[in-house]
Formats: sequence, C-alpha cells, structure tokens
Amino acid sequence: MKRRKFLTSTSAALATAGVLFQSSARLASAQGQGPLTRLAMPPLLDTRATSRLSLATQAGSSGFLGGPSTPTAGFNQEYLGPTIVLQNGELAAEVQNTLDEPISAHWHGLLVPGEHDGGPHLPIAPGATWQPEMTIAQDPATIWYHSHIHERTAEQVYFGLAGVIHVTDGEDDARGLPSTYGVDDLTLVLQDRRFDASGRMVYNPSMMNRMHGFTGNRMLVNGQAGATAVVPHGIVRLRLLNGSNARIYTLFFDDTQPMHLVATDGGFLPAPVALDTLRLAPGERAEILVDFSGDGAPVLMSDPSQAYGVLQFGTDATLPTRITHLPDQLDGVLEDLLGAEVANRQFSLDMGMGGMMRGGGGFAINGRPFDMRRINFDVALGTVERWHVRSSMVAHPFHVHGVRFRVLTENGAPPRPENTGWKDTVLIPGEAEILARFDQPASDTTPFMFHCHILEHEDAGMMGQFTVT
Ligand SMILES: [Cu+2]
Repeated sequence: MKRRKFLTSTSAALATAGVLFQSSARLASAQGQGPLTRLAMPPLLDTRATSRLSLATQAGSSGFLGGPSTPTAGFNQEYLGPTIVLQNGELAAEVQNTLDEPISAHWHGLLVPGEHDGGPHLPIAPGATWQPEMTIAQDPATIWYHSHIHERTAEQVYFGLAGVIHVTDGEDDARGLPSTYGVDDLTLVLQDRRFDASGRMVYNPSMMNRMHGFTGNRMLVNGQAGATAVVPHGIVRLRLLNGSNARIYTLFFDDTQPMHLVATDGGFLPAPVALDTLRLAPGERAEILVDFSGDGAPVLMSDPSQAYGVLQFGTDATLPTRITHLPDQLDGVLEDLLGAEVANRQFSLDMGMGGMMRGGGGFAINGRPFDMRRINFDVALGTVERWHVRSSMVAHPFHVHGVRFRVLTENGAPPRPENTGWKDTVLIPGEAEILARFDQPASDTTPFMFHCHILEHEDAGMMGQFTVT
C-alpha cells in the first residue's frame, strides 16, 4: 500500500483523522493522523449452495468512535447484518427475533408477494421466528433488508437492523464486472449518525428533526467511522446503499474523476453512464465503477456546495487487479412501459404547518396519515399503472413495495441519469411520474406499502398500502 503518499495527501489526512462533516477547507487543515484502519465489509452470507437463509437479531453495544458504547442491534452481529447473496430459485428463509420488541425483515427491492415482503403486517414477536418460503425470480441487483415496524422503523434501522443483499446470476465475469467481494467489489452502507460530546451515538429527534428527518454529525460506512477503503489499481465496483434515515447524498470524488453508473435499484443499465455527481436518497442503491489505476488516494465526498468527506480510498499494489477496462455494454434491459398503463393515480406526499398545529406534523399521503386498518386502493395483478407523485415542503424519497418501476418524467422533463434505470425508490424534489407493472400479489392481510423513505416521515404517517389481486 502506498501509505506514505496516502498520509501526506491533504484530503487523506482529513479522513484518516476521522474529521467529517466539516467544510473541505477545514478538512484540509486537519492534522492528527491515527493509524490507518482498513474498511471492513459486512460478513458474506452466501445462500447459493444451500438455498437456505438464517438470520437472527442480536442485541449488542457498539463504541463506534472508540468512546462510550451505545446499545445497538443487528442481524447475526451487533450492528447491521451480513451481506446476503441470493440467486434465482427457491429460498427457505428464517428470521429469528431475540430482541424484546417486535421487528420485521422487509426485503427492500426483492420482488416477492406481499406475504413474504416483511412489511409492517408481518411483525416477528420477541422470541418468535418467521419462516417465509420464497421464490426468487428477478434480474441481478443490489437490494437490501431492514426492519419495518410501523412507528418503530426509524429507530430500529438507526440502531442497526439493516443489511445488503446481492441478487446474482453468477455472470458478472462475462459482463466484465468486478466481482471479488471486498477486493474489487465493495459493498458500502452509507449512514450518518449523531454522536454527543462524549462520543456516544444518540437518537433523540426533536420536533424539528422529525419534520426534516433525523441527520447525524458523523459518517459511518459499514458501521465504521474514519476507515479507509483499500482497493487494487484498476476498475473497482462500488455498491452504494444510502442506509441513512434522512440524509440525501450528492456524491463525487475530490479528484473529479467520473463515477460510471452501471446499476440502479432494480438492476443493470444497458451501458455504463459517466457521472460527475451521483445523488443518492435514503433507500436508494447505485452500483458504480471507479478507475483506481492512478496513484491518487481520492476521497468520496458529498454535497459540492458544502463538501464533506464520506469515505477515504487508498490503493494497494499487492491486491490483484482483475478488471482494467470499463465494459462498453451491459445486459440490463429497460422495458418501456409507456402506453401499457391501464390506470393513472395521483399522490401528494403531505406535510406542513396545518397538520403540525393539530399535532403530528401533518404527515400523510393524499391528506390521510397511514392507518394499518385501511387499504388505500387495489391494483389489478399483472397490469401497468402510471403514478403521478408530488412532494410538499421538502424533497421526499418515494418507495413502492413489490415492484420495480421506471421514471417517466421529473418536473415534466426526462429523468436525471441516476433515475433512468429500474428503480424502487426515487427522490421527488417536485413531482414525478413513474410507470410500474404489478406482477406480485398482495392480499389485504399483507398489503404492499408505498411511502416516503425519510424514516421519520414514514413513521409519522407518510405511508399508504395497497393490494394487488
Ligand atoms: Cu418525506
């Protein structure tokens, strides 16, 4: 590893010092370099040989900054969960809940019926085990899982009940894509968390925090603060998950090198798309290829207008370089659903002072806060619908269970590059139209959710539910 260069690089010094969420100018002046800590991947849980998936919640405690620890929770570990590898076919899953409160295991982006979706109607009681027998049948994608108990999702995810899933068909070599987990194929869970003066992670949302969503003052990547992602000299694949409760990232590299977008929430694009910045809202995923063949030690940053460091990178010449060229093409197929729609629906993601005066912040969709007992509408199984979604007050990331969708328009214009592929979550700064075919059934006992993925908004009522029959 080019340690010397790494530590003398100004931007490297910053992130090594773990000083994040400051302006780049202040970052550049930061001193104090501790020993380099290599970013670790979540453990890999590959289900392909056994077609079985076994998860158990675990209570733990984590001292993220080396200071006082905070009670946390994870799946099969003390914070977050393993990276699960799935392939198409049968999967016998079991999720055991050892915690003293109900949790659920929502497979965000998995295309399965409502009874297997793990939403708020499928709580796993303390001591209980949920055993969905699922059939996986979808394109390769980076998806994720997290607890989804109504009014508890924000806190449960914040303290660790989330993880990443790779749906794979084993053909990434043929695609010319990096695929060695933790070497040239990195899974990166981006989360901001709030730490008090003693270095303890806290979740204490005020009324204002609930209105805007709860944001932190430090970055964690895979549950680690201030670590360095060490990669080979060559093309590296980064699978990015915004696992934050509310923070929206506009990612870029401080050395201005492009990010080559190869996959969005629901699968591959037809070809890589070079981006200078990549916007990633809570719940969204993106797979990018980055060329680390140079000698630099770039920093993944966010927010060009008020930049802060997200993750320091460094290269290690002893790591195998397997991919040296970007693929020209990928095999993602973007079905054009336009013209196939049989229904149009309008959704208003509501929040505002009116509701706030009455208490609760007015979080609702089409004026109605979420009610577990009310099904908002039914979609005919196998049909395409066009949904027009409008945000009020702030940009809301809109997520729909049980489908992947295409973005038709954003504020009347074609979608931004990040949103041209298959999506299941999309940030809506103003209004957008999406098209989806509803191929998975959901009954009124286990309906699909549609909601804002700012978790404080979702918990406060910006959510609805629908059946597919
Ligand atoms: Cu929202």
